[in-house]
Amino acid sequence: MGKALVTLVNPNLVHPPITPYALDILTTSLESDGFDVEVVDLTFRRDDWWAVLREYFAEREPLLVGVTVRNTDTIYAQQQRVFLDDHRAIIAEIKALTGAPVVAGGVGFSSMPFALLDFFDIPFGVKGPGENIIVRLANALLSGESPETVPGLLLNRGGGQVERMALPAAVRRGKPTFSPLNTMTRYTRRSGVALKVDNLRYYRGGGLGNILTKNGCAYACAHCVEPDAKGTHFTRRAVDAVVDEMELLCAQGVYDLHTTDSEFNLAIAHSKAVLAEVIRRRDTDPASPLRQLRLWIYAQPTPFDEELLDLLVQAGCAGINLAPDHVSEDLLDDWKVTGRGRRYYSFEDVRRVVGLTKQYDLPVMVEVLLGMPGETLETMTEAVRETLALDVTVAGYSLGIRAFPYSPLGIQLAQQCDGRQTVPGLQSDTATEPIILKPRTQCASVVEYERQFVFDSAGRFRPVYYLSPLLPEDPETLAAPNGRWARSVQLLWDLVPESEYYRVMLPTLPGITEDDNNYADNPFLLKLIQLGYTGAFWSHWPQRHEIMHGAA
Ligand code: B12
Ligand code: SF4
Repeated sequence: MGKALVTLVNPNLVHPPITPYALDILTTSLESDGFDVEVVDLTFRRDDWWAVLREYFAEREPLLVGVTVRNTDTIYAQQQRVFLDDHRAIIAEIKALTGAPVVAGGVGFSSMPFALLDFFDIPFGVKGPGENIIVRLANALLSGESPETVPGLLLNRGGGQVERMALPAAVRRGKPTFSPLNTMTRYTRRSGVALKVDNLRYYRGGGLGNILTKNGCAYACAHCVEPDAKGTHFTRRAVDAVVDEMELLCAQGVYDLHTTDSEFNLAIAHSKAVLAEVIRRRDTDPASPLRQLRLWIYAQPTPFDEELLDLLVQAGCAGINLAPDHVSEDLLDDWKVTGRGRRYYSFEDVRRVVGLTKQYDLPVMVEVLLGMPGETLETMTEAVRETLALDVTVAGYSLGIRAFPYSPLGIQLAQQCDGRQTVPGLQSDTATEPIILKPRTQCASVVEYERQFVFDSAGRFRPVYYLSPLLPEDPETLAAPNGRWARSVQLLWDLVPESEYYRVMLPTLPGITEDDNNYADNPFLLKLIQLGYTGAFWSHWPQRHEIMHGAA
């Protein structure tokens, strides 16, 4: 019997299922502080989740309930599905079933935490890493101390007022003070244990496990929520802890691991140290479960050298998802930058990295994000031409970007609107009036500032997207707040020769194709899993027609 029970709930109803890694991390910290922890996972019971909650809470009265919110919505301009209603319904059911206070966290939650605390109508939230804050909160509740003593905790004061408790400086008088992150411990990963995250079940049901080597991102790409939501510097985990965890997962039969760092190769010395340790264990122990490892990484075009590639191959890397985002230097200048605003790669670097991977025959996917400010038919054409010329397994193109309250683009759009006018390119499929954003200074509260990126003034979901108005759309489309950039989607398809379709992922509109590159409830993915395929889904993309029609 531990000090008290903390219940962690996974409300993610999207399939294929993705292991709620965060809940293993929170469990590890809470258990090591002496709490009992139970995980109520609704992902595999998405058709009767309420029954699961009723059954569970009929027998338990926890001290605290934690809910992880991984995704707010699909962030996919051609299928703007919002998940927040489901999450609120689940949280409402929990509140009806237990008197325990609810705390929410997660990367999706952290992209608009003040607004979501208010929307979910719960007392507590955490923006960013939550493992140490939840332990502090649980202890405060247990001892009757005020939650206001918990550093970094978000407190809902009611009436749309949310406050964040101060986080002390990381170091005071040379001594480390409170850190929200646990970087030294091997997170406990389990399979087949009741009321814990079941890593093997997720692997069987989703084809991937996951591993974190470091948290946060020190870069500042215009479209990206991650530095704000995860942390603006790299916090490296202890190498042994990371590799122990990979070994543990492989020993449980979870062989394909996807990195969950924002980008694996940034802080490259640390990435190399992790890989070198995997290789050392593989080489010295013939029975090492790491010999079965297949590692899938997210990477930026630089820093990326031959040594990294060599280590990746030796460690069992199975594929690289590379994000050049575009080829036009002019577009990239204001977009793909470090925290100090400097560009860090050119398209030449992308060609070089792809060239290097050819020596090892390592599968590579390149991702291109079209529709950012300044995009025209010419830049789109150039981007497609240049990226198709790369000898990669898959080239993926998306069109349009979700604007978030704290992504540099979101902040800029709010400033340009200035609460007075809409900005050409602002779009939402559910908008019924022009989208006019207010900068933070014009909003009465942080809640109000964040809300406008996902709700309209009547409180209906209206996630805000941006698509370049310089693309050749009809004036009516550009003028309508819910205009669909359908012409650009079609033009994009036309730019790709049919002979290349097999290895290209393109945005889709109903009726264009049976191919869909959205991960959420994607029919091809669901079929892959049914057939027992594992690994990153893009690696099977070129064979999708054979697989779908039973020939592969
Ligand atoms: C890797 C990844 C993927 C991989 C996952 C592979 C795998 N097997 O894990 C793939 C490609 C499959 C994927 C798919 C999708 N993804 Co994704 N993904 C990521 C990425 C890079 C890592 C996620 C992760 O596991 N992080 C590591 C964990 C440990 O961190 P964490 O969850 O944030 O948890 C910490 C804190 O948030 C906090 N915390 C978390 N929960 C809780 C709960 C409580 C109570 C508390 C107190 C604290 C707390 O503490 C934790 C420990 O420090 C993130 C971006 C990022 N850097 O996190 C995007 C990200 C989460 N994905 C995103 C999206 C949108 C998706 C898709 C919906 C895309 C789509 N349309 O198909 C799908 C979702 C599919 C699904 N079933 O859920 C968005 C979410 C944005 C948003 N606001 O909603 C992100 C942020 C990317 C982005 N830049 O926009 N993804
Ligand atoms: S490198 Fe850029 S795109 Fe990648 S996580 Fe960091 S800020 Fe986001």
